[in-house]
Amino acid sequence: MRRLVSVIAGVAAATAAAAAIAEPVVSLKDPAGDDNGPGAYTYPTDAVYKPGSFDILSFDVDVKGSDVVFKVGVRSKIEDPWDSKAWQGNGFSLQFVQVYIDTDRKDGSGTCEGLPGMNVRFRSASCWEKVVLVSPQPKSRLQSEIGQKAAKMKAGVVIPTATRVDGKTLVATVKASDLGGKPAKGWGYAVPLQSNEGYPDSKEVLTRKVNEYAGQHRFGGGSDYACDPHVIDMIVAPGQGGADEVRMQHSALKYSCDDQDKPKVELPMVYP
Ligand SMILES: [Ca+2]
Ligand SMILES: [Ca+2]
Ligand SMILES: [Ca+2]
Repeated sequence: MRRLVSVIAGVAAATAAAAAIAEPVVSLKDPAGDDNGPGAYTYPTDAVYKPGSFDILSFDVDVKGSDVVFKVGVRSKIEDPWDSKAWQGNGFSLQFVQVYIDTDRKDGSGTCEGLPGMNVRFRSASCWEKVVLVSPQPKSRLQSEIGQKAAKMKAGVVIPTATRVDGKTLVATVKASDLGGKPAKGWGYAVPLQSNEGYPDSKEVLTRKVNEYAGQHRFGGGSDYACDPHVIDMIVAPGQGGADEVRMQHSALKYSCDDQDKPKVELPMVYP
């Protein structure tokens, strides 16, 4: 009996330990050097925008107990040039990732527009149910921006319980219940990387514009109108980091300015 009790105790301890161990659900790669959106985008000219700051190399989703952890790795060390602690931020300044998730893969189900300021849409077969904001901004700022500028999308917006930096990786922890459950097989992800803009346009959620010409705090190589996707890098299928994915990204982000203020680019989802 005593032996049985100790075996049961051992099993319980092992189960508890397993609950705390991260279980990888998604692990994708992105090629280096494609931090130029559709191909011609350039970084702002200010020295804080160091080469590689917006070049995604990896995207991982892990389940840890009742939490889901999103990790976005970039090519250069993530710095905090604007001292985010002074504005109750998360230890970095420049990057802003929006992780769009299609949880049902049903035609016409979900929100088919990106958040204001991204200038992107999604195909009707892969509209999103949730978007996780991986941002240096404090929760209160994210909530007020969404409330003012994207109120109709509010139910789908997920603000992490914690966002931090680990070297070259952004790490955002979300409650699985806020996603409607733990990530399941069949979920799709779109992971556009942008730049956090603390003084955004009155209609845009904390995004930095891409203009025709780069400025001190403006990306260049795009359009001054809202026809160009404000996406510097993203992951495309199959998410293995191959050179063909550079070409596929450029093609996916190719835009036309025939109708200057109506964004037409449809971001593809990756279904790992
Ligand atoms: Ca990349
Ligand atoms: Ca959907
Ligand atoms: Ca890419």
